[in-house]
Amino acid sequence: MDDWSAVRVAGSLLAAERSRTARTSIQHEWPGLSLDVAYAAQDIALADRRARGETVTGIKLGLTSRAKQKQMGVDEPSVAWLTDAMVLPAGVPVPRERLIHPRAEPEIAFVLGRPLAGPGVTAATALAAVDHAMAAIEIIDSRYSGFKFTLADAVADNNSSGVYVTGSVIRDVANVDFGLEACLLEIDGDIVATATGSAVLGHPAEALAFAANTFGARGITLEAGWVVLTGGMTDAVPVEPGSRVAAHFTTLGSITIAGG
Ligand code: 0L1
Ligand code: MG
Repeated sequence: MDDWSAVRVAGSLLAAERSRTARTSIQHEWPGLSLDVAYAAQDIALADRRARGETVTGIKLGLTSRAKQKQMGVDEPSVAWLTDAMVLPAGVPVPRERLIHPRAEPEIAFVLGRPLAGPGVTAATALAAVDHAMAAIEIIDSRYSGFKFTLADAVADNNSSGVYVTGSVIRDVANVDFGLEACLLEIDGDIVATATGSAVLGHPAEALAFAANTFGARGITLEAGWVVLTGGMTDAVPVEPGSRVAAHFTTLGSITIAGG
């Protein structure tokens, strides 16, 4: 029990990812897994991904809906890294051979036009740093059996990162009310969930401000060109083989992904 460390946490979760073998909660096995240790493990795993040639494409937020926070017994969201290996080009099916138990969630994505660093970032100043917005579907995948984890477990696991696809419609932020931007999530033509951007911390720009301030507290600046996945607008839905997941947005267009 005492020989756990941030390095071992990162190694265990990367090994689970590579072998597509889910494990049980690390925090239940090692109560020393605090949020600080979890973020350290996240950064160690990122260094490993970089050493394997991956580059950072942006960041993502998790646990941005009040319902999900309540379910997890937490009162704030979490942040994690995105790399180019997580980009799913449009039209490519979900790479099931790389994933354990993929789930899809529709998101509003921002692309930064200039660097953004906390502290003190507000939704308004965050939005002023955004170059454009796009629709996105994130395919999350947890390295924990049955998606059963604590907040620190999830943070150490890079917020259940899997792959993500962005839409082809590009919107100037001045022209969209992101709090009112609506989304219909469909599986095989059936609507399974609906939401607006207000499900994401009241407004997706609040999520971006939270991310800038959280990374800023760790001395990290969000860079121009980075994609920011602001958080699931609906619950994540399982992606079954042979299925088709579609997200239709009010002004950000539609994305359809084959389940693989
Ligand atoms: O992107 C996300 O919302 C994932 C958050 C991490 C926890 C989960 O798997 O729900
Ligand atoms: Mg997400």
